[in-house]
Amino acid sequence: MPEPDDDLDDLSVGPPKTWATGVPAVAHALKYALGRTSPRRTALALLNINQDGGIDCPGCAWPDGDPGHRHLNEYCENGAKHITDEATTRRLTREFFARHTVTELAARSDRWLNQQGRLTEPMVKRATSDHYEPIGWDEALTLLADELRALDDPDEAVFYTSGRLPNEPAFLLQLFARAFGTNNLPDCSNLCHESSGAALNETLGIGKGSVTLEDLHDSDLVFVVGQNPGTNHPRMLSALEETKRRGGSVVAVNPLPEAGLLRFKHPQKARGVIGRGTTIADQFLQIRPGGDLALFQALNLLLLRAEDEAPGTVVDRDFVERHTSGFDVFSDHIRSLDWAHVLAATGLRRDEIEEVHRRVLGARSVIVCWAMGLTQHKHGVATIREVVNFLLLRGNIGRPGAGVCPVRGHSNVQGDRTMGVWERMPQAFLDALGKEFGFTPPSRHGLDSVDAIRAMRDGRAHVFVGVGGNFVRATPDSEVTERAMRGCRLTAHISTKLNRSHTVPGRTALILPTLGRGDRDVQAGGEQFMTVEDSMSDVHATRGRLTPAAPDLLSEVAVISRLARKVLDGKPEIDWASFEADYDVVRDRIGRVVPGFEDFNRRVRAPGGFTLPNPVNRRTFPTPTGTAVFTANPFSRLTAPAGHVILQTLRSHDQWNTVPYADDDRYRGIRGGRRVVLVNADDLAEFGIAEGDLVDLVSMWDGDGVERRAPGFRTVAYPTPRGSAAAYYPETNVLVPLDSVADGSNTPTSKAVAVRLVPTVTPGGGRP
Ligand SMILES: Nc1nc2c(c(=O)[nH]1)N[C@H]1C(S)=C(S)[C@@H](COP(=O)(O)OP(=O)(O)OC[C@H]3O[C@@H](n4cnc5c(=O)[nH]c(N)nc54)[C@H](O)[C@@H]3O)O[C@H]1N2
Ligand SMILES: Nc1nc2c(c(=O)[nH]1)N[C@H]1C(S)=C(S)[C@@H](COP(=O)(O)OP(=O)(O)OC[C@H]3O[C@@H](n4cnc5c(=O)[nH]c(N)nc54)[C@H](O)[C@@H]3O)O[C@H]1N2
Ligand SMILES: [Mo]
Repeated sequence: MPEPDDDLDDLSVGPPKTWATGVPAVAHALKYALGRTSPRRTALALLNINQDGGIDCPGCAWPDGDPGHRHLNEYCENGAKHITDEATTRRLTREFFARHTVTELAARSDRWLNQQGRLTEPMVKRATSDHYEPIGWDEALTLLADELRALDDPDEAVFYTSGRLPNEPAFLLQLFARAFGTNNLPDCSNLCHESSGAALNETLGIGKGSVTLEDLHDSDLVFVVGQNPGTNHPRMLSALEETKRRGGSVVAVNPLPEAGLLRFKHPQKARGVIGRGTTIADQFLQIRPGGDLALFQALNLLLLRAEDEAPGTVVDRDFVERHTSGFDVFSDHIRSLDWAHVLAATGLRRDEIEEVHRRVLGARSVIVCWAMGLTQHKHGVATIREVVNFLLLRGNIGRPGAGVCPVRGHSNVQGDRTMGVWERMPQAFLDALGKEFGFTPPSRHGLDSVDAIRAMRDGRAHVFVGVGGNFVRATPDSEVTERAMRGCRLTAHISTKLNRSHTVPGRTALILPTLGRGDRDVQAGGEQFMTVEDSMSDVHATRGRLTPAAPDLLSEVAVISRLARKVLDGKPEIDWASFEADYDVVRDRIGRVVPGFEDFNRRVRAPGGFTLPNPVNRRTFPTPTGTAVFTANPFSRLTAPAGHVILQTLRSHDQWNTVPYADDDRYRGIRGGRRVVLVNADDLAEFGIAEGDLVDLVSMWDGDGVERRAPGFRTVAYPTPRGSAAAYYPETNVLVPLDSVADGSNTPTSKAVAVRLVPTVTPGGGRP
């Protein structure tokens, strides 16, 4: 795939940083902002982020803290970049699309496409043309509605969402899809925390985290596993700093020595600005990729052995007896664990694991936080189930300072699920929805993201509608996915900015531009706000303040409601116009369908909103047995075939998912280039490749025998464990096989692709 704007010649590599966040971070964000928007828009946008009555930062799903205890600047460097990227004063007009063919745009980099500015009017690419041209809203929605109505079966349509979508449009989207007759509601969660949802649903009965910010502050011991908070959840570092101030400790588990995990300078406190900052991780376990299952099994074995030696002092027997099931099967299974396998899988020393064990014994309360380093592995679901075993053993669920903390990505990815955006919503939800709106929602499960690609590839789905996101770049196996999209009769994207998905059209393609989170949203019923749910189940309002990017933009609620009116034509009878006019009306209906949202409109107007109850915190487990479930998880480890390394695909500091903002990854010491692969120096030596050499990454997967290639990556010697490597997503998605997914969640194994490094051959035949 061509990336002509990614200029390797600017690349410079320095040592990785050992601290994160501080004055340079804030200065960096402002520099980024002022390059893209006016000082007034910057100030307006930034001062409103995460303030009560302001806009919820679209950067990530980390919670805000109580209204009385927020800093004036309650956002981070990366949230600031994210919001100013949306607030840009650059505009994409019809002249732009007249100047560039779609083919030409498809050859541009992700970064360049994003930099062209905000989309301003609906555009269509017709079957006979290689250009997008303007189209009126009514005509565009009629075109889309006609294609949907012409399908033989509603299941031939796919409605993708990204977790940016606030609750109100998310609820309407799933209502529309189900009234149309399909559960095909894949979302970015399928690519993200689906493994967490699957494991937590099965073991605790609810697929969400159980801890609050207060729990985190008060915990004795917090694990941060498979996560790079310095870049992806910077405000989490402030919470961990507070944990430490109150006497708790932190154990970080990661193949990479990520800057924020080691040391942290708080940008909004004098101490952070001038001092050395706080050492965050008391212990850092540099684990081999995929070794976490073995690590938690080893910790569980040590706990069981310690209980044998001093019965009644280690395992919380009262909790285990009253609230759990499956303990015996689990404990028999763990007792057969082989230490040699553990050490091989983790790459850790036994004394390191024993040191963690002693910390656990000394901690009255333990929290485990995790993100993509656990979920995007073949045995991701099993690993998270083992984390639950670990917490259950000592009763570290449902009491202060303890619990599970899957750290979510998109700002409303958790809320979208709560609103019913899921291809497999439970029947009780479907029944409540059907009762409220007078129809019978389909109960057959729909397609998730991976299955949607398969369906489009195989000609079983013909219309793709994306509400936000960048489907072709977020998903694996880019070449397969792009072919699948091009095979559609119609692709339509409701978007704020241009991205690669718009340049990979179906026979006909629509770009439907929408208001962003920061834009003021005025409807017939007056100025509107929307709501989101963060990683800790706090539901609160978000209200944009900026003049909309263009007069012709519709809100997501408006686009979905108008489309639904055209497609459904009054059957079932739903007053879509009333939703568009006043979002309170949508919230009233949500309150009657979604448990926990009773009296929604009143409660969400309270300062800070409200917190959804999590039954787990009352030690009530809504599983079929009514107990928390211990599980026996088969031991599993990752190994690369000879001559290969396990490649993880991750985020740089200067990108937001599929959208690179700049070519730097400051904390990892990389500047001016994204086509780099970080490899252990000893592996490079073994392969006879010098640092700085240009290589192609070639993946080969037993599952389908297909060779996949991402050409032209500069090697960087980096402290990643032997046998492992790292490179940025989405440039490397082409290497991830579509069918290589996590067992039990169907999430692509984006953190484990076996690749070999093949010296790049230039067109002239030689090595550059
Ligand atoms: N600035 C910024 N913020 C973001 C995003 C963004 O793109 N930019 N994206 C948002 C989204 S949607 C999400 S889901 C989150 C993602 O947040 P993260 O999960 O932090 O994101 P990744 O960059 O994928 O980093 C994965 C981390 O897991 C580690 N890791 C990889 N494999 C393993 C393993 O086998 N075991 C262990 N223990 N660790 C491993 C990697 O070294 C890396 O530190 O961030 C959200 N916030
Ligand atoms: N190889 C690999 N692949 C991965 C991952 C990985 O770690 N490695 N991570 C996965 C994860 S965790 C996730 S969450 C997915 C992310 O997948 P997505 O959520 O699909 O991707 P984003 O890059 O967040 O989408 C960016 C686009 O969203 C649109 N947008 C932004 N704001 C708004 C808005 O307010 N409204 C609307 N309608 N549109 C908006 C813009 O047009 C922008 O171009 O990627 C996944 N893919
Ligand atoms: Mo994500």
